[in-house]
Amino acid sequence: MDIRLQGDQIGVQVSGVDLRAIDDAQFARIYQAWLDHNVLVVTGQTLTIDDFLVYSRRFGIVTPHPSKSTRHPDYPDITLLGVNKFNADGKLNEAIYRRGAEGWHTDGAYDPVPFKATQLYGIAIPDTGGDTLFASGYAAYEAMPDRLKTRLDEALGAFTYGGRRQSTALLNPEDRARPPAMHRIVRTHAETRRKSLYFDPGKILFIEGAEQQESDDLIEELTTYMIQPLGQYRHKWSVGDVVIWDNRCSYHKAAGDYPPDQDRIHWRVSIQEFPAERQMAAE
Ligand SMILES: O=C(O)CCC(=O)C(=O)O
Ligand SMILES: [Fe+2]
Repeated sequence: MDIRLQGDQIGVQVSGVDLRAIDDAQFARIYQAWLDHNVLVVTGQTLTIDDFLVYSRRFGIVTPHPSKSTRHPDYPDITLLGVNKFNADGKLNEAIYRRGAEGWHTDGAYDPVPFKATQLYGIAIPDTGGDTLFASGYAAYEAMPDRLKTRLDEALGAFTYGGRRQSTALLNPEDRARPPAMHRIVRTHAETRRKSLYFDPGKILFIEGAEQQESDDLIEELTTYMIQPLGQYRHKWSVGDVVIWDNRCSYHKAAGDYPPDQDRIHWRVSIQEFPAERQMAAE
């Protein structure tokens, strides 16, 4: 098993391993590399859906995504990315084609139990384009001025799926009006105990306790600290890649730039923290 750092701070790649056959000691090395570098790539896998779920469940509790229309028909825990990209009239479905490409974000902040991780498995990859970009929430926090760190130290943000723009195209109508979830903006990671900026400009509605104007100004200011040059990694996909990112301390976005007539298909799972980690996060 070969473990290699990809970016300056985040992004680590593991090769020479069959994820169907790893033992606990090998998994512990993989898991630590992921905690240390936010985004973990394992190359060259040939997995069935069941294999992918078994491996994913080593990281936490796999949970169905609220977008019901993009769930796998037989496996609700699996979301299909890039499937049914064209409508019946032949027009490109932008919500599916550009999913994840509208801006830097963290997955699941709208949930009272937000996603610990998201994991993708590459099934079909276009010849050009279609990368996924990542950035470190630790680097964002470290770049913030002390004034902002102090102001937000205990602040809660209110998050919904569609945020201030109410972009809810992938949700069924009955799932569009859920109440906001409240989360600490300065987040101490349950496992690494490092502080990160837990933030998503597309999902945040307001910062609790701030006047509307101050809240909007803070959101705008935080957006400028999110993406730090040294805290980035860009993944160029190959079929058989398994990529997991830590939503507690990372942002990501899809490049959304591949030829629409080519397939770009992934299996995707959303993973919540184990109860013991949730307990640590609360302490
Ligand atoms: O398709 C991608 O590259 C990432 C899409 C995304 O944002 C996600 O799966 O959460
Ligand atoms: Fe995402």
